[in-house]
Amino acid sequence: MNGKLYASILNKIEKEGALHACLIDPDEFKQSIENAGRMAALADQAGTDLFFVGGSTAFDQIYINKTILEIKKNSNKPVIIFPGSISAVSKEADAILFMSILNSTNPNFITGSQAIGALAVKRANIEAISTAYLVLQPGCTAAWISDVKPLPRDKPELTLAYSLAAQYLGFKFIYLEAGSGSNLSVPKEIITFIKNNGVQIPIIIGGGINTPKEAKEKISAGASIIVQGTFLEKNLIKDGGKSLKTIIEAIKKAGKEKIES
Ligand code: 1GP
Repeated sequence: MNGKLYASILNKIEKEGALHACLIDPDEFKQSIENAGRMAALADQAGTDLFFVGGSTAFDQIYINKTILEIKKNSNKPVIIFPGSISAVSKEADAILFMSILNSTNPNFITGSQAIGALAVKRANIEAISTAYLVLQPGCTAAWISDVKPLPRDKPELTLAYSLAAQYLGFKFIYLEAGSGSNLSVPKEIITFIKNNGVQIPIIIGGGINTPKEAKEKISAGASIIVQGTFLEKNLIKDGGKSLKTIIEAIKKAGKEKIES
């Protein structure tokens, strides 16, 4: 298995301190293919580093393939599957976040789907980046669909326990998820706490990030990648990428400060 894309992401994190990922949901009820392409072009111009493609309710493989191809027509940035289920695996992507939802209460989301999904990834011949996905309160649709016990926002030691377990199990990323469209994002205090207590693998943060200030705070606290989906669905086409550019500038500035400190 080649880990080329993961290595290049690590390299970019090392050089720039922080990255931005644009999440595009290939759900035909939410997102037309044309819109996905338009969003990709605008996010690319605004300076995003990566595209994540997926969502809790995106199940149609043909639609997912078409969405990825449309993104690739509009940008040369890497496209990584953010799987909502086994059917999200696509040979058109550059890689997949091969996720285990460690705080799910249902073994199907921890190892079951992964076993079946592994066969699909092998056939698709794409890079698998092993990722521990941890859902924090409120968790929204992701929590509901994946039977998680959302990690409490006021008990950082519980997120630390799962994050250290992820590290010792050999995961390459930890993805802390507050839930797509959440009105609360992952608290910066939790990120600082887990970084100060031995978590060294790169941390991805997603769910409810809407402002440059919030994005910057997560990076300064120790996150490496900020993911935005809902904010982009609402604003990207409307303002031509202006507000995203401001957010990415804040992320890059915080990343630079982190490297220099
Ligand atoms: C969802 O973390 C992502 O899984 C992004 O969340 O849609 O709230 O930006 P938002």
